Amino acid sequence: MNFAGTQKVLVADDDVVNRQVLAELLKPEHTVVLAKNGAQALELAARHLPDLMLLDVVMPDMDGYEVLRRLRTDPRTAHITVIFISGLGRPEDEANGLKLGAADYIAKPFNTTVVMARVAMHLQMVRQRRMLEHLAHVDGLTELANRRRFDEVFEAEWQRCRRNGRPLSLAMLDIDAFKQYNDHYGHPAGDRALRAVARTSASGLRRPGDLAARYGGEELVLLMPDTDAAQAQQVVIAICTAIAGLGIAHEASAVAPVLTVSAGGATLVGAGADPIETCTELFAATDRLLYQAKKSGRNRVEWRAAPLQ
Ligand code: GH3
Ligand code: MG
Repeated sequence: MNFAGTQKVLVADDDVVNRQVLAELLKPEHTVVLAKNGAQALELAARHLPDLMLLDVVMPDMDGYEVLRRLRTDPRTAHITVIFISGLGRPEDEANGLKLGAADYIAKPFNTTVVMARVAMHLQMVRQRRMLEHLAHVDGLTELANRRRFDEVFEAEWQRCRRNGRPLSLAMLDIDAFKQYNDHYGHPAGDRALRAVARTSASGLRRPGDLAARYGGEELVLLMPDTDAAQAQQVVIAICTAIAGLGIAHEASAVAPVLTVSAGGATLVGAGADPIETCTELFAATDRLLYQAKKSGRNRVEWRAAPLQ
C-alpha cells in the first residue's frame, strides 16, 4: 500500500477570491477540489473523499458548521479531517468549531504561510493515521486482512445480510500437511508457500464486497456477502484448484505431490427450521465442515447451506 501519494484537499468557500488564493497555494503539492457552497461541498466530499477539507464557516444557504454536522452523519465522510477558515474570529467561535469536531480553526484574514504549515501538519497526521489503520488491519506475512479486520467485517456483513434477507457465504481454507511441508522444505519456504496460497485465494474472489483474511497460522477465511451456496462453492472450488495448480512441490505429503488445501463452507440462506442464530454459529458450522473435509481425505471442499442445526 502506498502512503506517499498526492493527497486531496477540498476547499469550500463562497468567496471566489479566497477559493482562488487557497487553490493556488495548495495546487503545487496537492490535488485540489473547489466547492462554492455548502451543498456542493457535501456532494464533492462524498464523491472525492478528500484527505482534508478547508471549510468556510459563513456561507449562504448552508454554513460550515452544518456542512460538518452532515459530513459526520455519513459513514463515508465521517472521518474526513476538517479545518474551519472563518471571518468569525472570537474565541467562542473557534471553541464552537473545535467542539463540533473540526481539527483546527484559522481566522480570516489568514496568513498564507500559516495556512500552508497547518495544512501540511494535518495532512501528515492523516497519513500517519492511515498507516496505523493499515497496520492494525493487515496481516504482515500474507498482506491479507487480519483476524481483527475479518471479525469486524464478518459481524457487519452478518447484520446486513440478515436484515436484508440476503445470503452470506463463509469458507475456511487450511493447507494440507503443512507441518510436513515446513519440516521438509524449511520455514522460509513454508512462508513463501503460504503467501502464494493467500495471493491465489484473494485473486480468486470476484466481487468488491468479498474478503479474504488470514484467520491464524495456515488457515484463511473467505467471506462472500450476497453470494448463494452454489456460487460460493464454485468460487472456493476454483480457488482450491488454482492453489493445487500452482504446482508447489510437496514430496512429504500423503495427499498429493503438490501443495493442496481443504475447505469447509457454509451459506446462510434466510429463515428455516433450526436456523443459525449468530455469526459465531455460522463460523462454527464452517469449521466443522473443514474438519469433515480433512477427515474424508483432504484436498476437497465440503459445503452446506444453512439453516443448519
Ligand atoms: P492438516 O492437513 O491436518 O491441516 O495438517 P497440517 O500439518 O497442515 O496441520 P497442523 O495443524 O498439524 O500444522 C500446521 C502447521 O502450519 C504447523 C505450523 O508450523 C505451520 N504454520 C502456521 N503458520 C505458519 C506460518 O506463518 N509460516 C509457516 N512457514 N508455517 C506456519
Ligand atoms: Mg493444515
